[in-house]
Amino acid sequence: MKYSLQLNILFSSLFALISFTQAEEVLIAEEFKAYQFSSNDVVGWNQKTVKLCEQTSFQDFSKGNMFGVFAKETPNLQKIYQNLPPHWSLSVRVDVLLYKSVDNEKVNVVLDGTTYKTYQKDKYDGVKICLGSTSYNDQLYFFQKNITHTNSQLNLQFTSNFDQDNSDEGFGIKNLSVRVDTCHPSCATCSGPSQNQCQSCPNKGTLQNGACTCPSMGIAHNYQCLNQCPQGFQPDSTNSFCVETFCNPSKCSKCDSNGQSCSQCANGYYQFRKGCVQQCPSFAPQQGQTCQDPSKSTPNGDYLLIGLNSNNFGESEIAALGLQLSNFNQATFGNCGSVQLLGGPFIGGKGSQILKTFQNIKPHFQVRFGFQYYQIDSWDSEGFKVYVDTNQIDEIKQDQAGGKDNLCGSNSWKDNFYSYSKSIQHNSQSLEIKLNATFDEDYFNESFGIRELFVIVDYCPPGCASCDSNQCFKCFDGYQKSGTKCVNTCADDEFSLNKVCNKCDSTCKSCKDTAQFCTSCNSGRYLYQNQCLEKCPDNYFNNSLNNMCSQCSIGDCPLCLPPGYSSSCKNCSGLKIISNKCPK
Ligand SMILES: *[C@@H]1O[C@H](CO)[C@@H](O)[C@H](O)[C@H]1NC(C)=O
Ligand SMILES: *[C@@H]1O[C@H](CO)[C@@H](O)[C@H](O)[C@H]1NC(C)=O
Ligand SMILES: *[C@@H]1O[C@H](CO)[C@@H](O)[C@H](O)[C@H]1NC(C)=O
Ligand SMILES: *[C@@H]1O[C@H](CO)[C@@H](O)[C@H](O)[C@H]1NC(C)=O
Ligand SMILES: *[C@@H]1O[C@H](CO)[C@@H](O)[C@H](O)[C@H]1NC(C)=O
Ligand SMILES: *[C@@H]1O[C@H](CO)[C@@H](O)[C@H](O)[C@H]1NC(C)=O
Ligand SMILES: [Ca+2]
Ligand SMILES: [Ca+2]
Repeated sequence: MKYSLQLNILFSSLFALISFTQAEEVLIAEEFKAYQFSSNDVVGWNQKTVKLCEQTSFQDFSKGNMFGVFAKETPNLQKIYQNLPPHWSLSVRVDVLLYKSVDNEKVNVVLDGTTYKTYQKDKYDGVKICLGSTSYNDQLYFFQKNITHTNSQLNLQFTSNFDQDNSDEGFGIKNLSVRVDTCHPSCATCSGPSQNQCQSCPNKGTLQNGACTCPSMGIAHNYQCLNQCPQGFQPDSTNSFCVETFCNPSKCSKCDSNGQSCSQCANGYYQFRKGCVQQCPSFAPQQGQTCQDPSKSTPNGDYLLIGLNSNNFGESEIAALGLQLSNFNQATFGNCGSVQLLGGPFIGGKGSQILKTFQNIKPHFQVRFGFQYYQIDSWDSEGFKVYVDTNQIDEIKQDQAGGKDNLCGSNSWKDNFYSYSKSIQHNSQSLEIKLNATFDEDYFNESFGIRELFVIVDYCPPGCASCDSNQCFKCFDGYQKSGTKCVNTCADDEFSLNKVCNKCDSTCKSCKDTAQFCTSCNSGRYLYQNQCLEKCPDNYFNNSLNNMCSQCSIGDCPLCLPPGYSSSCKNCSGLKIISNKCPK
């Protein structure tokens, strides 16, 4: 089995978290997701039965396949997933269909011997999803369970107690995925994602206070001790494990010398933020080999949150984004056609709410956020209300005319997807963004999903404590306000008063405390008693070396030239000059 490793989460606040922990959500397996598949696609299970559904009402099952039907003959369906990478948490997400004349028999979902869910229905419960024409119904359930798990194998079982064979009743499964949250790459086993949560160490490493150290000269990478980091990785600041750089040659053809960013991506990759991605997010449209990053359209814009961009994010990424979800139907994520959604068909719907709160946001004047949302099935002038800091700022609505293709859910209604983004003036330290669904029918009639979520904050310029898009109103301590900006020190021709830089009088080159108190002069002016004069007073000469009035150096001489001139003293108040000096 090949693990598809990927960094699902790219964002500033969480990027810090991820690069600190170096642990990530890894998709272990994804099965029975195709609309059609055969027994040959069933790998590692103790059964191979595949059913072609007869009904045509639901896109996923309409003449599509499911793994099943399993009944009396197969009381124990199971697969053992082996060689899981070191991890501390595991999640299983699967759609379970109770088929036809199930009459209170039970289907249990069992992980490593523990039953986490039991499904049960009456033969008339549900709707016609897969079964052939009959007076009975099918019921679809969405299993999602997240457990603490460290073992390198998982035994996934579906046990049942049917008394008829699979032409009459039973269950089938679709859209199965297994994910783990991996350990820090320096551990062999762990209790959590951090570097100091190791429970055992890889080859010859030593464990101390939860952290593993490789033998001298060794460095940890991918749960092993190596002599050096492989290409595309470099030692972390403590020289104990390898971190991915932005210089992986398969993705980046030109990176900066310390690997902190890529300036030219390899073919098939597009520059986004500091690295290279295979596909630009929809809010950052591709242009040439770069994604047009909206955070860069303003001088101090940056992501506060960015996620749900991949096609296999799971519960771990949703949790890491800090999204609080309520009233989702059984699970929190699903698929619509080829994309992964938070919510999804039959899962996000009536009463669902998505809430995200942020605290301690640095001074800013604007917040921009957005996502893609999927209209699934019978929306009739419905969608969701968008709240910012408890104020409703928008209502997103679509109706059935907006449906374009049948992407997922029910075949009776066409579906569609849209980009939503909003820019709001905002400056408080905390921010709450909330989406409240406005549907009036249940999850099976109308549902929604979102993906590609971002929140960009337009921060005040450095040193500025309060601003709008044009100017700074107040600077932090240690900073002075200069025009529209905050600076450490005022410009040469400014003086600081009450932390504001003011222009000096135009005659001064620099000044202090007041505009008129010059401390140096521009050329053509000469400093005398903190004024910049055009002409120096008696007994001083225009010193153009430093633009100051310098004292005549020879005797009492009201009008002199700079010392060194052949006749320095030019006028002795009417008295006769003797040897370039004025008589005493
Ligand atoms: C399980 O849930 C916890 C808490 O929400 C989360 O931190 C973790 O990432 C989840 N694990 C998986 C594999 O989804
Ligand atoms: C199952 O996966 C298919 C293909 O990705 C998708 O169209 C369908 O909507 C999924 N079902 C659910 C309930 O997510
Ligand atoms: C939004 O939805 C939540 C959960 O359904 C509900 O408790 C809350 O009252 C709703 N908020 C508004 C403003 O409608
Ligand atoms: C769901 O749609 C069906 C078919 O249009 C309709 O009969 C039923 O009343 C709807 N359910 C709800 C809860 O509105
Ligand atoms: C000083 O400069 C002013 C203006 O250029 C000039 O009028 C004056 O004569 C100069 N004085 C001396 C002593 O050179
Ligand atoms: C020298 O000083 C006298 C009196 O102060 C003045 O009348 C005269 O014009 C001055 N001469 C020159 C060349 O500046
Ligand atoms: Ca549909
Ligand atoms: Ca409706």
